[in-house]
Amino acid sequence: MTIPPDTELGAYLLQRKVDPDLASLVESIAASATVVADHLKEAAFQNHIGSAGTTNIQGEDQKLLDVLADRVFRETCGDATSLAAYVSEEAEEVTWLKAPAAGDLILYVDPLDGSSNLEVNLSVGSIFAVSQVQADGDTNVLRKGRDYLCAGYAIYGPSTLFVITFGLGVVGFTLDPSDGQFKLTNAQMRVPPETNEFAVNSSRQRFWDEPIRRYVDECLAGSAGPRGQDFNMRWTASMVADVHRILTRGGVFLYPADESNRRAGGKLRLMYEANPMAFLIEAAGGAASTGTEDILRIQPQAHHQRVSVLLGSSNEIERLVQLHQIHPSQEKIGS
Ligand code: AHM
Ligand code: MG
Repeated sequence: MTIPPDTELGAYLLQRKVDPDLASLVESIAASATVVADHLKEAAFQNHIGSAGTTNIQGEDQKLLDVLADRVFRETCGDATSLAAYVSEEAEEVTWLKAPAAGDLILYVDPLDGSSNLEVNLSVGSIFAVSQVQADGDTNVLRKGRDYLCAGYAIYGPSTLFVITFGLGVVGFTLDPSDGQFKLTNAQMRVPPETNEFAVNSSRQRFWDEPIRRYVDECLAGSAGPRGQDFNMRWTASMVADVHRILTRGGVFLYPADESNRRAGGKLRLMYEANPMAFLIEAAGGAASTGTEDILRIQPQAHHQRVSVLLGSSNEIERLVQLHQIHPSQEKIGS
């Protein structure tokens, strides 16, 4: 089905025949993103840039805007009648909005990812995913990424975009400042299998396991090395911006578990970062792995669990998985 450019998000959801309860929640998520985008624009005038003086469950410093964005999503999406549970990176506990019934929705959110970029006015984003309550009274929110109904993100950059997948194909909507509507601008976001661009925080090199070290060494060796081509490197320290680039022109994103973060499982969170992004990347033709396991197949053990994340162009992920088979890490990554 071809949906014309500039179609508004609500009309798109209708034309795609998305279940009305899910569509209504998706519209609430998009509305939350619009409010967060406004808060970001006004933050300097409202004294909202900087630390909230609190730490989240992960022991990380919370920015004022982290706290504000969490409140916006919680309140705006809390009105969606089908939403049973709100699971946020910023909150220790799951918020139950009603007694769960089979078919009710569960929302996972990282309300403001990459918030260390706020002070320097670089792109940040909100990441989300939705799954479903399996049976009346079932309070288990630990669903595999494979079971998601949809996932996506809002990116707050030169323009605000809302990118979403329901499992097949990824589409992007741009916020039109003239009427406050998200309009279809990226009808088919694809991750090409080949790339010559990688993203990794290479200041962590001394902690890396052999497979990651080998992979990056091969990329850096360029056309004179085993890969026979030159590679480019980009790292924004804002996962949404890095994934958006990969969904636009390909590439790979690596935040592996390493010697210094392995005890925690890695750096990025399975439920709020790894799974939603893996779901998007796979829906766009790419791949996502911990190095030893498909991210979307991991059975979560806790909602704040962290994991090793390698995602992007499928040929590169295949190479990384091969390297993990050749040089198995001493400890199982991502579990
Ligand atoms: P956050 O949820 O605390 O913002 O952390 C997640 C962010 C990602 O957006 C980004 O890829 C990564 O942390 C950057 O980490 P580093 O500062 O180690 O490069
Ligand atoms: Mg985050």
